[in-house]
Amino acid sequence: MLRASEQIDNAVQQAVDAADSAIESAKMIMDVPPTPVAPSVAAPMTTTPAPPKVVKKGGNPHKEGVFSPIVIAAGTILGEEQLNKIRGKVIGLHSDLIKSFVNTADSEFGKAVLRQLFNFVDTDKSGYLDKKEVATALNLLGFKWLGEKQVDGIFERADADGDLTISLDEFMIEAPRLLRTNLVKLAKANGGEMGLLV
Ligand SMILES: [Ca+2]
Repeated sequence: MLRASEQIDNAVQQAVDAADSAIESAKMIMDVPPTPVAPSVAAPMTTTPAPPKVVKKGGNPHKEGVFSPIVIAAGTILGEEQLNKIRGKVIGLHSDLIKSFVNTADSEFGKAVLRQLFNFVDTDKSGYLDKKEVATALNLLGFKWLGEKQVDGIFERADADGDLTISLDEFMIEAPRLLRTNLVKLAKANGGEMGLLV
């Protein structure tokens, strides 16, 4: 019988392994010609500093999405230290890698990850996201630069039919561009702290 702390350690290790495997999956996707994106949509990446090196681990059998660590974390009671360890792995993804991943949102893999993320954000399992669920998710993802006003704006833009909830269809349209912008920002903001996080 494992003690609670050991169970948490195991969960963290699984999440870290899943993140490693997600990095491998994302790299494989980068080999596929990306979906054409209008130039105006692409984020300017001219002055990107050298990203932290992603440490490879070989032979991981898991096939998980980039957000699996966050999903796993949500189902486990974690301390700040464990959460930072997981978050560190996620933000350790190279900025360009993240952008390439988000640009594959039209792929089956990208759609599966987005559906998984939607279900994670939909904490009351209503099938729709309310503003509180969206705000909580953005905070958990570490997008701390998004204030109440910005979250309101994101929600209103995503809520295309104006019924004050985000459906899966609305989410699939808004989430890729929101994630592209903010995950790259997160990677840049946290790149210098990687040594402390992992
Ligand atoms: Ca709606």
